[in-house]
Amino acid sequence: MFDVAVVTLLPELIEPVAQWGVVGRACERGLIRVTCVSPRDFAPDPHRTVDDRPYGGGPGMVMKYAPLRDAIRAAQGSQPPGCRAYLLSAQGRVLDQSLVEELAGAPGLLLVAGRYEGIDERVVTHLGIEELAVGEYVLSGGEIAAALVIDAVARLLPGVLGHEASAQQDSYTTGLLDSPHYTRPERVDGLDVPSVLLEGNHEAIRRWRLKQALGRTWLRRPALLAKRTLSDEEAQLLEEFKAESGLGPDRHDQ
Ligand code: 9D3
Repeated sequence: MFDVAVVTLLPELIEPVAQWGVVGRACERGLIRVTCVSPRDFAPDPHRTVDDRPYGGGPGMVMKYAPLRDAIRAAQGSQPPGCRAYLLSAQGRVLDQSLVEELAGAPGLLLVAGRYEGIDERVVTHLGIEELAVGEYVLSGGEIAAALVIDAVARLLPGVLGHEASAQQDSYTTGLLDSPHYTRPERVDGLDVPSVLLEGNHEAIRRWRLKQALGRTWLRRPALLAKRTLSDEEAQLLEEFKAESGLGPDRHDQ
């Protein structure tokens, strides 16, 4: 059982992730557990205050240290030993698939999602928590980011995906983008499925898919290709793709 604890003021944003789809099924089958702990339950005053004005002035409110500390300790108390803790934060290391794989190798995970303008820095400096970002854009809080981490990690856990091969075969594992998919009907709105997929020659299909994956990666994510060494077959298929496309890669990701 992989144990995820989320410290959050908005458990309603996390809970549906544990109820639906791949993660929902994994929860039902006892492969993963997602528990939310609210800092509000650890605020001692009658108003259950969890935020306060920033020292030094400035806009917005800051999440107070003590309710977060107590919520984090309570969450850690019901987790297996050796679980790492992460604060979802725009200032953190940006998540990628290799980090997702590392997280999925642990017995569980503690995620702290912040709201307001920020959280008291002493949570990071004194509670053994690392900061983790999910991309280069600005969110309004950490919950959607925490849900994203849970989704990405859950699908790598043993038994979670029905089709074990899918987790191994996807883009960021092979270092290539996926090839196109088609399903019935063969023709719709005058649009045909590529004939190679209908002809049942499995070797031809394998080479077509590999060529499409290489071509799309070259066009859309050339930096991914640069990180990867191509086999002789792959190099030849990519040359064919380039010759047929008459296009060049765009460089949005460089
Ligand atoms: C506009 C507010 N910013 C002032 C310069 C600071 C700020 C506060 C709170 C920016 C973002 C947030 C909320 N974001 C997250 O909690 C967050 C996040 C993100 O914004 N981007 C990428 N990854 C993450 S993980 C958590």
